[in-house]
Amino acid sequence: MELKIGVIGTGAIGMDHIRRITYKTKGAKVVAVSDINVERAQQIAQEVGAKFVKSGEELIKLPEVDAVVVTSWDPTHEGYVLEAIKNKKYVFCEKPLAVEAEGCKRIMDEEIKLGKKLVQVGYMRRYDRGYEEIKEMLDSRKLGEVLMLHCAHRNPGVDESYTTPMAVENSVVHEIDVLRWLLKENYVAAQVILPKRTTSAHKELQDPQIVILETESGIHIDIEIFVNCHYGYDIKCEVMCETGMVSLTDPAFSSVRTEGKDFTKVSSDWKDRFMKAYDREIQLWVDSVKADELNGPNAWDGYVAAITSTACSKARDTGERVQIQLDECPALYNDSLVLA
Ligand code: NAI
Ligand code: ISE
Repeated sequence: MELKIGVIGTGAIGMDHIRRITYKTKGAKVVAVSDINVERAQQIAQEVGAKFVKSGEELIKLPEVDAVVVTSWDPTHEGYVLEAIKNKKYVFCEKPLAVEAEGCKRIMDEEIKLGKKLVQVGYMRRYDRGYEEIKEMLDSRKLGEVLMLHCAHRNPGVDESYTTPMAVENSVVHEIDVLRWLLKENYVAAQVILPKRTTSAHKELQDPQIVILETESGIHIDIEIFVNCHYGYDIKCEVMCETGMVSLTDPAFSSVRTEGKDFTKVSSDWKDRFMKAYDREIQLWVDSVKADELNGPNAWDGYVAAITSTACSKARDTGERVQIQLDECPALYNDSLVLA
């Protein structure tokens, strides 16, 4: 039987997920869409044969909607996720789960009351082949203990709506999730260094930034976040261990040599770079909902990402090393670090 999905938010990634579910995902279809931008939502509804619904709340309540995908702006996520839980519907929510950790806690409280996980957060890097291979290598312990990670998150450019805090809350939050998943360790402290600004950033934006995280066992992670790098979308992750190093390669499939030069394609944006990861993420989410047992990034993972982002923001604003203190993990989420 097909899983009938309602999607709230028909912007960039909302459209992508709607088309992915419609044209690529097996065993699911989009039956309803909603957005405050009515025209865009109506257009995509017509394209995929779904119903346009005026409000997200109304969409969640529809009896024909089995599960919900939330792809609206960050501050609206918490409300829609809480509404989905209230209606006992599975919900896939794009990152961040909530803007602040308190919002993630409110979501966990509702799941705990229900005694069941209904929420998955869109941390798709866990489904990227490169990160998966790094994880297999680290899990095998062939390279000894992990000592340091050097990472970079580069976007070609951003518009005026992208702010200094978003470098962590909207972008580095992906590293915060995937590196914790790779290492199976939580973070204990954060620092942020503000290097020389690029002249390409709009005047309110500090770009680039360098985030430094420390984990429970003392691993140091540096993450360069540079969202006006011009040349493409570039994600780097190099894990230095005691007897070797494992890193992401650039996922280009061919290169061209001509006129004494070697040209290799660099991804243009996140859609292109992580396309296969999004496809797998959504297919596995659909399968797990149908099996009535989620196994992807959950509300606890969303909470840890929020607490860590907040610590990074404080570190950036104060210039100090900020300690990261997590609440005790509720029993419902005890398996968080091993699943997915
Ligand atoms: P966008 O601005 O292109 O689209 C957001 C849409 O939400 C807009 O169409 C807007 O009208 C709609 N919207 C805003 N408030 C709403 C409300 N109350 N109810 C219904 N619709 C509402 O933004 P984009 O890039 O598509 O991002 C959407 C979300 O997805 C963000 O939370 C972002 O952090 C996340 N995202 C995740 C990515 C990933 O790699 N996992 C990549 C890009 C975005
Ligand atoms: C965007 O919102 C995403 O989630 C992308 O995956 C990320 O790489 C980009 O920096 C964000 O702005």
